[in-house]
Amino acid sequence: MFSDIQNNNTIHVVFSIWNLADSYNKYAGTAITSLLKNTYGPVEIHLLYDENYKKNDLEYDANREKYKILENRFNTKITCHHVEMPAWCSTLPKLRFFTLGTLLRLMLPDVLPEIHKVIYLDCDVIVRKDIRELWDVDMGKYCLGAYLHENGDEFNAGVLLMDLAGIRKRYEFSKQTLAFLANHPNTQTVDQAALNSVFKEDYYHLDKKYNLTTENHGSLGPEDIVIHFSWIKPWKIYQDFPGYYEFWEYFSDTPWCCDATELLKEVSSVSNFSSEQIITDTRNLIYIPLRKRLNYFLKFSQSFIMVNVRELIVRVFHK
Ligand SMILES: [Mn+2]
Repeated sequence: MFSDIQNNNTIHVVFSIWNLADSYNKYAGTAITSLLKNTYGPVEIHLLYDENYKKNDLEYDANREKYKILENRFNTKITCHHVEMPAWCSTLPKLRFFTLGTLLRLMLPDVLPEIHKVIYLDCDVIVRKDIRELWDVDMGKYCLGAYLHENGDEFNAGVLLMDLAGIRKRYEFSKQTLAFLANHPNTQTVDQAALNSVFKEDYYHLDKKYNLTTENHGSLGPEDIVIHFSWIKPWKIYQDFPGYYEFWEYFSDTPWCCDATELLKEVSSVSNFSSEQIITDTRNLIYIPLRKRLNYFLKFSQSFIMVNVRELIVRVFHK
């Protein structure tokens, strides 16, 4: 019997989350918020966790509550999938730099057996325009779409358009990619190398506007849809790049940022801030494009100290 679980109008987007230090949920939350704010058709979000991230964890529950806020706000569905990886995967040497979470995408055709097509996104992205434009890309004969930088020798695996039905027919996706990793445990880019080795030239070349990686950040324009912080993470290092500000603006609009104190705490953990400078620099750097609104915010918050700060942020950003 043909399963009609995939309504053709619904865009399915997948993120994989490695949350050992309780950090990636908030970045995934930022990416999801940006995506849902800018996309107008129906979207369903799938979160891949490794199997050890237990459902009865307090932290899991706290994050789940925040995803529920997003579900209600954007009238969408956010489903968690706990993915079982072979035990040997966690011993791959490069996973000291990457995490097991990076491998979860390799299990996608099996984790979502009834879904025909997905967009896979890393958590270190923001989506600035309707993601349907990527969803509707006609890949012709190909069943995978990815971006290859002109100087690169591997396509980037952080944004993938995946015709899962086609992949299931033509590849033994998980088996082949995991076999590559078993045979090349020291490969630098782990899952990305595995995907490149399996697909070789058999993929559709996506335009860079769907995956504006760090090496292209200088060329950010209004047409760019997905900014990918592929190397320099905005939560680690300050960058003189408009996308950096956009990231924190979206973060401030997530349920992970309930008040201005949390925003300050997050921003001040960026490594090239010195401790004395934190407050001044945060105000100066984060809000350069938003200074007017920040001043308004400060004035407003001083006179209404007892008012819920979250409410203030919402009012300021949506003015
Ligand atoms: Mn990435």
